[in-house]
Amino acid sequence: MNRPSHLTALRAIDSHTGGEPTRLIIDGFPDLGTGTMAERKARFAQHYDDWRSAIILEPRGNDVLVGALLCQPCSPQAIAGVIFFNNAGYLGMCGHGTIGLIASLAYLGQIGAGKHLIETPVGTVNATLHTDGSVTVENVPAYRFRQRVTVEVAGYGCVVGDIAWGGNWFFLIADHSLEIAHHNIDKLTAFCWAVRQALELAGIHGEQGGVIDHIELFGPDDHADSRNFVLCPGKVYDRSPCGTGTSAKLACLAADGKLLPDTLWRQASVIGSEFSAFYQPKGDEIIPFIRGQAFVCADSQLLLDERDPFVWGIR
Ligand code: PYC
Repeated sequence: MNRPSHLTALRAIDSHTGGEPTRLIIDGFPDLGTGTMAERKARFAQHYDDWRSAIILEPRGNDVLVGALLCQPCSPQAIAGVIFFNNAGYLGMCGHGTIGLIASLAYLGQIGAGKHLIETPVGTVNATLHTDGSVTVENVPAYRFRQRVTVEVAGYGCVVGDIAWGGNWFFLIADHSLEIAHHNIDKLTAFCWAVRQALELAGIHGEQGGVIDHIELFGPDDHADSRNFVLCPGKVYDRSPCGTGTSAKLACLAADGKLLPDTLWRQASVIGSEFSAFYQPKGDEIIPFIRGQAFVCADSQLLLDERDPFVWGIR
């Protein structure tokens, strides 16, 4: 097809994992050069951030979307490299997004059942595509950094939570009075956002000053071991149980001696989707294994029209 010169096309494969969308960009993105995914992520953020907003934000996207840029990996053993991004910036790892990536590569006929190495900005992960279409992600090592941290939250008082790494930084709160339910999203969002701001204000960070940009609440569930609500950095909640959030949860359960290695943990999301998970110990850390399923829901071309005043998204 002869495309007019004022149009630039990106090929996007959209999927959702437990309701949480991933938009995988497989073609048309500017060359980020060579180097690790962390180096290429830095280049993306410095030089091409308007491409992030064009892909994710309205009118082409929406705040809930998580973007995944497919990259040539550094290692010949890896099947792909990936950089995750969202409405607010960039992610280290993304569990639901990795499951979506594997489902999308399978849809494209690029991989079959079996184990596949994926490079991310925070390390290499293994993803196993099962014959039933589900995917197990062997995540980067997770650990609890600090236990029972108290923060004064405007309008709510003292809130206590754990800080843990699961590929992103999380503040995990079990003691709260909110119902983790779909009808309660507004209150859950307001509370988590206030906690996030309070952590910033109090200078409470992850290791080496890592910004705690994911807030995770827990409550009971009728079927699973736990139900969570995860507020992502751009003030939208994860429709899935959050792969990196479930990894952080496993790290805390392991640290508390509440879950033995290789024991299944079923984590439900606020909309009722589920991941099953377990961990294996690795020194002071754990290796989380997260299993879920993604469905491809669109195979499309995003068109960037240089004449469009909103070509880079509504920012
Ligand atoms: O599944 O890890 C995850 C994730 C992070 C942000 C949204 N989903």
